[in-house]
Amino acid sequence: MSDTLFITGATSGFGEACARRFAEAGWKLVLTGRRAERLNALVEELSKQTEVHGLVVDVRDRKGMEDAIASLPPSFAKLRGLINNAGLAVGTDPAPKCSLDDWETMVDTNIKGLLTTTNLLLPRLIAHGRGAGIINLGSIAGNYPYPGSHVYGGSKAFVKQFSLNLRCDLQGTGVRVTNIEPGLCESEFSLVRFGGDQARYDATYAGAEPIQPQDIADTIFWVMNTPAHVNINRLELMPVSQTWAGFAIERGGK
Ligand code: NDP
Ligand code: 8X3
Repeated sequence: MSDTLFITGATSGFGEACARRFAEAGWKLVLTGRRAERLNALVEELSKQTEVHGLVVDVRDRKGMEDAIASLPPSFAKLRGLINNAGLAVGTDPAPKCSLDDWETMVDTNIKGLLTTTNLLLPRLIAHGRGAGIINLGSIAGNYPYPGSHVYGGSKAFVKQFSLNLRCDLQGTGVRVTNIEPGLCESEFSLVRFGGDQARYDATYAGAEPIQPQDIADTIFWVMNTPAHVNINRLELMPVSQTWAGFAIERGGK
């Protein structure tokens, strides 16, 4: 029987690339996202390769998530993998210029949405046991501070610590937990973050040879397929072109 994988946020970027990568290898898939048209098109396309079930649902909607997961056909009941991928950053303005609404959107999606999905699916992963795995999408923003990262980086630091703590509590179940921590990657993530500003998106990636969603999908596929006694705790990736800036020092300030 094929293994089943649940991916949140499969309508673009890493989630879509993972769906394609795992479908290619014959995994059964449960794919989620809010954009119904995109999700349905992907489900239809990948259904030619494997069994796929689409759930049009917002990870911030607890009742919607409960109902969607409860509606899964019995053949998708047992999960070998969960990729908690749905997430976003809103804006790059410094904290004093940000709206509380934007901050809450990031907390509700990146933290609360991930917690809802994890909590609802843990019993199914534990039922699978040895070899099962949860892969969370953290970020280098959860490891290093930079201007304009405030709540986004804070949310990803939460994801990192939650992933490590979850590992402790899953000891003895066979379920593995990994936090993937990418740096600069080319995806709609930046279009969302820049409010749809295509010129700023283009400038962000120009000449930088950023990581591509396919690179992340290949990495996640490898992590999920390491031997069942191996747990990759955290995995940080950057494009070769990206390193760290120095400390900022203001001189003659207030
Ligand atoms: P994309 O914007 O390409 O994809 C984000 C996905 O998340 C989409 O499928 C979107 O689907 C889904 N999503 C967003 N909000 C919700 C929601 N409320 N409910 C359900 N689905 C939602 O970005 P990436 O693929 O690049 O990002 C994926 C993850 O990786 C995110 O968690 C991001 O923080 C993280 N990451 C990204 C990096 C990058 O540079 N790109 C680097 C490090 C980490 P829809 O809109 O249809 O709901
Ligand atoms: C996204 C990577 O460097 O824009 O998580 O924060 S970065």
